[in-house]
Amino acid sequence: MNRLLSNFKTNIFLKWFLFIISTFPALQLLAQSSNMPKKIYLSKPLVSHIYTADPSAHVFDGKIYIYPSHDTAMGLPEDDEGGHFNMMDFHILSMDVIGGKVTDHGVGLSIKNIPWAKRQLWAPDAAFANNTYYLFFPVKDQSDIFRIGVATSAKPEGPFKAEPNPIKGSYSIDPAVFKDADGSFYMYFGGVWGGQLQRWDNNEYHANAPLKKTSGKAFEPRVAKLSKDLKSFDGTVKEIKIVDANGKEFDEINNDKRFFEASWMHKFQGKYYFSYSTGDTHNICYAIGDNPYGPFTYQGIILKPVEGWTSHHSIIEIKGKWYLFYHDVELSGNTHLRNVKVTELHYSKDGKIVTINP
Ligand code: FUB
Repeated sequence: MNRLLSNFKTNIFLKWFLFIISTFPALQLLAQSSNMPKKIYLSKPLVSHIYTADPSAHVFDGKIYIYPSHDTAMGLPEDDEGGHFNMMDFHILSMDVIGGKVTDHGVGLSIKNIPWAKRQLWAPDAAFANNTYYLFFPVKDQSDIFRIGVATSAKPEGPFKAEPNPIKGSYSIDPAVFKDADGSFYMYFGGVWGGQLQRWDNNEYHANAPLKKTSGKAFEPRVAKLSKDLKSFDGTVKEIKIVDANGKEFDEINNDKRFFEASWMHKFQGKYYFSYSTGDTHNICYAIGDNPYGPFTYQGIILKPVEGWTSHHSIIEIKGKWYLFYHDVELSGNTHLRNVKVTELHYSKDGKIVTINP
């Protein structure tokens, strides 16, 4: 009996001993995590009541308007074609000054009011002309092909009314509309993988083109001049060359510099600054040219990789200062639930943009 009791006590002791030992890694992890360096972000999210991404900012009537994508948790699996980005509407944001209160103007355009749209309302942009505000947006049509549409409103914050059909000859994603000094408007667009640019060659569609390229010349972004009413292309869509210092176009292998998606155009000291995301290497880079069609010579990185897979930006000048709008995933930690941010952008004396670490 005594032996039994002592065996029992030994067993209990052993079990406790093993249990305490087994908690060591957990205890160590706990201790480590409390000592772990906190993530430090350059800027804070502009809004936190909804998820927003791909911010295209503009100054209209002295006020800052931001046209972002509206991310929502749809529970869709992540894939290389961006199936997890299944956005349904746009909310337009505005603020009087950088750092001021941000107003969410509610739904400016919903997918259900775009007659030809099927799914995935991706990164938009906006413009003002003819006393009208224009919202440009990519969305998949009934055949699951990305096209670019346009909607109009009397007010910058909408609501916007979509045209019955996409812009004729448009394709792929991420429209960025730029107004030049002579009043002409140009649309820059394109994005590979989920953005389907790899399916377009010479403005012709090839449904079975492979999703990814591993060698050869990188895909080129596109530009088209817009008609006076900003509802169609004035002429054919052209390819844009981004070249290195020797005038050579980038190959796919140069994926830390080559174009992937997220075009933006701005002008500084008479030069055309074309900026874009390198996608799978997550840089926002820029290249400079002498006219809206390029070629553009690569200059460097504007924004180093943010937290989250995608990076998408816009650049504006207001009251003599320049700002970069961008997104990361500080609020959610999820690649498809992003939040827009803003930070000041600086040029060095030679017109180069000082690289920003987010
Ligand atoms: O928001 C969906 C897509 O993610 C955009 O069109 C890309 O630029 C990337 O940010």
